[in-house]
Amino acid sequence: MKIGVFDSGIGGLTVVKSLLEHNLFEEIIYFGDTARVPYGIKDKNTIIRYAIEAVEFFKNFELDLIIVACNTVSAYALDEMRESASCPVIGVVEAGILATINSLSEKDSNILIIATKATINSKAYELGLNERGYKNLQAKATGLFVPIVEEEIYSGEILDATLKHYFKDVQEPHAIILGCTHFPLVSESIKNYFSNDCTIIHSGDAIVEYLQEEFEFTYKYKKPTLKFFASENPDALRAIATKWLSL
Ligand code: DGN
Repeated sequence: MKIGVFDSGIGGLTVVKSLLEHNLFEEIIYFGDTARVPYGIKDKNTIIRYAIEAVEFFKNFELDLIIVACNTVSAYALDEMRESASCPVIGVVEAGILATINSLSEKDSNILIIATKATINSKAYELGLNERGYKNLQAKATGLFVPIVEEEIYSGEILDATLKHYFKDVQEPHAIILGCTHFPLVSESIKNYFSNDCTIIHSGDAIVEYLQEEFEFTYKYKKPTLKFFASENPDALRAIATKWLSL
């Protein structure tokens, strides 16, 4: 099976990492729209237009599936991508909601959703969880974690100050949805900020769980072939992928 993975930039590599741990695919084509990142502060129409352009790019490859490894795009543009693609398109928000439900038995658990401004404004996670009876939600736009991760800052003063800035008024959660694919790189610091041993929902692990529930995998590939493309400076993206994915 040959799949495409799309993100606004490098964050979707955290999803590729989870995919590689499970060897579900034969070939993974990654596209990061590095020339136009961040999407998280853009409006709905712009996000949809960029997402459709990504589908056009993937048409060069005869894919079996497109995974949208960007919560912002998953929150706004999945329907439009599905209309223009000739293969199934799945997104991390749908998967994240299911993973949250699978890991929390108590419906009154306090769930903290953190994501970009656009994802939070879409209310995609809140609506999906509300529909399934989970109402004790806190949602917070924490977009500064994106440039922090892009700067490869994974600990230290800047991160600590940002955690405090965002979380000082937040109630102790039972679970935290990392609603942005950049955030897993600072997930330990996010989790450790709180005294509860909270459950962390990670878009990459969620999509693997979703794939295993929704699709039938009869074969595991030993080592999938990986190809990385970017709308700007693909060498920089490949260098980060080599480092983050230990290639
Ligand atoms: N990685 C993207 C997401 O999951 O929403 C956000 C990065 C960005 O474009 N700001």
